[in-house]
Amino acid sequence: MCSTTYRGNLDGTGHRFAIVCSRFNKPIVQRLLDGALESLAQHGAVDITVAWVPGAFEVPLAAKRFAESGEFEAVICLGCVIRGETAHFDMVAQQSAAGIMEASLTTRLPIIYGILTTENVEQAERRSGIKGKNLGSEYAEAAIEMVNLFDNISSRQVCDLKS
Ligand code: INI
Repeated sequence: MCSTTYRGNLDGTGHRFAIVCSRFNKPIVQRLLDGALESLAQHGAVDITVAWVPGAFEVPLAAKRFAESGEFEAVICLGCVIRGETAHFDMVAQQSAAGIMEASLTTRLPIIYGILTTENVEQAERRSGIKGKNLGSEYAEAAIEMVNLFDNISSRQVCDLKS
């Protein structure tokens, strides 16, 4: 029997990332972006490109554009959809998530889903670090991990090999 395990570490040195930010609920998204940029820098990633789009609905298309450009190894999508603010919360939230997944699968690039979907502003504030942990940093780490995982799979750098 042969078992192979691949993992991605959190070394962002030399890797290229794009971040797509939704302007809707900008104060929240700006905080997610700040958290993501800080985390990327802490992990050694300095080559970062940022684009702003009107809302979460527009995020997938911009993410796909970045992914197809061949210039980036991962794309991080940041946004915030708050149920209390819209009757079409479910539509915007679902289509944004589905679009991001579609973009990731069709381009085969890690596209990280960092769109907060919350019941109210307080929840969004907590998740963007105003009262709790800034999830932007976790989304950045997810991107770095996936890039390194893919590199390791490509170069067949196995963490554990049992035979
Ligand atoms: N976009 C968001 O990113 N968050 C929201 O909470 C939101 N609300 O409440 O409607 C929102 N709507 C705009 C949408 O993403 C598009 O920009 C718009 O429909 C134009 O296509």
